[in-house]
Amino acid sequence: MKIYKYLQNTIQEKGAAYLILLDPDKLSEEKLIPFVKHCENSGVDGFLIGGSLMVNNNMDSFIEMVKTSSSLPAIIFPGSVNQVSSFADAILFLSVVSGRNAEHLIGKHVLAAPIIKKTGIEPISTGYILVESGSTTTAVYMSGSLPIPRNKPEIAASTALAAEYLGMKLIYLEAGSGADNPVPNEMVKAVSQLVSIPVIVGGGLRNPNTAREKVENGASIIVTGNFFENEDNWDMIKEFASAIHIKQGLLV
Ligand code: 1GP
Repeated sequence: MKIYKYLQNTIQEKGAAYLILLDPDKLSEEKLIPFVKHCENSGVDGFLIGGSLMVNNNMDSFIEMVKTSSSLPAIIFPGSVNQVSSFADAILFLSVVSGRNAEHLIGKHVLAAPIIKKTGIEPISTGYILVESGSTTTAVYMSGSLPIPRNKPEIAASTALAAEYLGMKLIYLEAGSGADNPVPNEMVKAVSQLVSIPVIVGGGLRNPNTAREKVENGASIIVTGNFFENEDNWDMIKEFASAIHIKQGLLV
């Protein structure tokens, strides 16, 4: 099954999908396999793999290891063109629509498109919206663009709608990895009410209740990364999964 379809089905069935971001720079090879297995057993629906800045370029071997340890989809979340890998199932073909930096709107895409074609992996066109979240995040800095002010939900909503009209399949509301504050509920709500494509929310989510609030306000996919870099938090993956899978909770 195509990954976009898989995500749509998961959202339909569980109310929302839960993806965990794996950053090859931050997760050692010894921890990767037990972590990935633990995620799968805890109800996670898939992995995003990548990062805004990657120092070790070991995408191929890292993704291969993820795929051999789990049956969940591995979706590249690229910070640069050299993060494309044929070992993945799909790639978020991100365009930073909150910014006005042509390189991140279309420039890098021209370089990446023929490489993606060659690998045969599924590109999923995604309107990537950076949201102001406190101190400057790596994603904002690396994109060379201004994030949307967090108290301006109407700008985020209009941006998301424009992305949908341009044919994008997903909207990603991004506070940035390790953000001081997650994307505000009002913004998640304004965006989700206006667009008809799934809305991903990520960045700075550190507890299941906050994740749940994002889903209650219309988020279809939740991403966490940073929080599980500390092994002591691994036990909470299950709690995140059940908070996010809002429909499954209703069935119990
Ligand atoms: C970052 O949205 C993701 O791109 C996840 O953010 O690492 O803060 O969970 P965190």
